[in-house]
Amino acid sequence: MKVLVTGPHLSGKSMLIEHLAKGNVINIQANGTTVGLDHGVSNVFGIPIRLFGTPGLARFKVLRRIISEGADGILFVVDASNPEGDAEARYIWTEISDLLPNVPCIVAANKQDLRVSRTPERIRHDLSFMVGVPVIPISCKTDYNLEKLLPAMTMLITYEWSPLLRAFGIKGQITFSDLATNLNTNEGKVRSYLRWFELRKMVIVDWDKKTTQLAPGIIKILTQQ
Ligand SMILES: Nc1nc2c(ncn2[C@@H]2O[C@H](COP(=O)(O)OP(=O)(O)OP(=O)(O)O)[C@@H](O)[C@H]2O)c(=O)[nH]1
Ligand SMILES: [Mg+2]
Repeated sequence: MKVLVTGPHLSGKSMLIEHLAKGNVINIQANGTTVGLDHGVSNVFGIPIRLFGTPGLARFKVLRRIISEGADGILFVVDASNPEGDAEARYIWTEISDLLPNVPCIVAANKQDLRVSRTPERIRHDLSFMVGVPVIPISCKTDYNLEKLLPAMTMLITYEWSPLLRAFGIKGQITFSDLATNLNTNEGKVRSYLRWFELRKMVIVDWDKKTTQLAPGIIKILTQQ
């Protein structure tokens, strides 16, 4: 799965990716500011999560557009200690929600270690334009709640696809033709779904035997519901 990490300038996007990917990251920065991208890989329930961080400076819009392409989820990082960044957050949110409409999103209200940090309730109020988006308070400095972010994101993404994924069944392998029957479609369409899910490591496919099954992590999420 590809998760976009975006949000206003200096909210902590690069530091978040660095912590989530346990330091195994590539970043393109100049004087501590991202001018290219951040990239790192994490893992949730055995599913690789490819994290792509954008620059936060308004003028790098073109990079945000390129980096956001094909993202399955959005982690929107804001600096909870800095209400003055909210106007910038609004600008970036307008841009990203236009690029990635209806993609599951979580707000990471960062810098909770600072005394002046706003609570999630306050952030929900101040960023009311992000209506309905869940807010998780975090600190990249103390690692507070960081372990919750990607499991929550993976669950949101999986739930988004659950009508399709449930057609696989959770009991083991299913043939392409049975899957086509369950989805009331043809095998050609099933193959295109499978390529999409396989790329994201959400399903395991045996292309010779024409059978498939859900990845164990996906079964875990679907049966938790
Ligand atoms: N106190 C505190 N400082 C933080 C936290 N997370 C990040 N910072 C600091 O905030 C500053 C910006 O962090 P970055 O990770 O570079 O922020 P960014 O969002 O990637 O910035 P741009 O790429 O320039 O948009 C740095 O000085 C970090 O040390 C946090 O949780 N608490
Ligand atoms: Mg950065």
